[in-house]
Amino acid sequence: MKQVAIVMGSVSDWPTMQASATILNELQIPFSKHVISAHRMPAQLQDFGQQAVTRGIDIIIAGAGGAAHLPGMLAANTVRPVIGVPIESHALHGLDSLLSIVQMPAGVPVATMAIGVAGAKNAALQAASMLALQDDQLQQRLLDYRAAQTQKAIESEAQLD
Ligand code: RP5
Repeated sequence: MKQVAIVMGSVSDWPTMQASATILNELQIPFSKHVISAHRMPAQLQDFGQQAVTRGIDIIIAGAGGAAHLPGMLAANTVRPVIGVPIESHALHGLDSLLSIVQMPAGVPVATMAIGVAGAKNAALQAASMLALQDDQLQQRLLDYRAAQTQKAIESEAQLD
């Protein structure tokens, strides 16, 4: 079963969204990957959102750039949680993407992460936290991930020559 779906508006978003995939792999969370453009594939977007529950998708991570309608429109078509990742666009460095995704009017939420790779990483970690609510083994892997991160930060001080 694919617990998480990583959806992006364009294949050009993959270098960013790959960071989500890397962390999901590390935490042994099954996921699928999809390119669904909100403005180029509106019918496919609607189908994907409406079929998320029956396809066994628990959480959708949606990355998009520019006038980024993908996360909000997916959220409008499903009650599964949608985590939005604003892609760092060329023209406005992702501020356009961020505001498009984060400013959802009341009624349909999108949990919006930071712009770019940091957001893609955190989207996977956020999904892991949510899935860990009902998965003790995943919770332990998440705790181990945090512990390793802490240890790495502590050891980084040695680089200050
Ligand atoms: C959005 O437009 C995508 O999410 C991407 O970030 C941006 C540019 O897409 P391409 O023109 O590179 O396909 O839909």
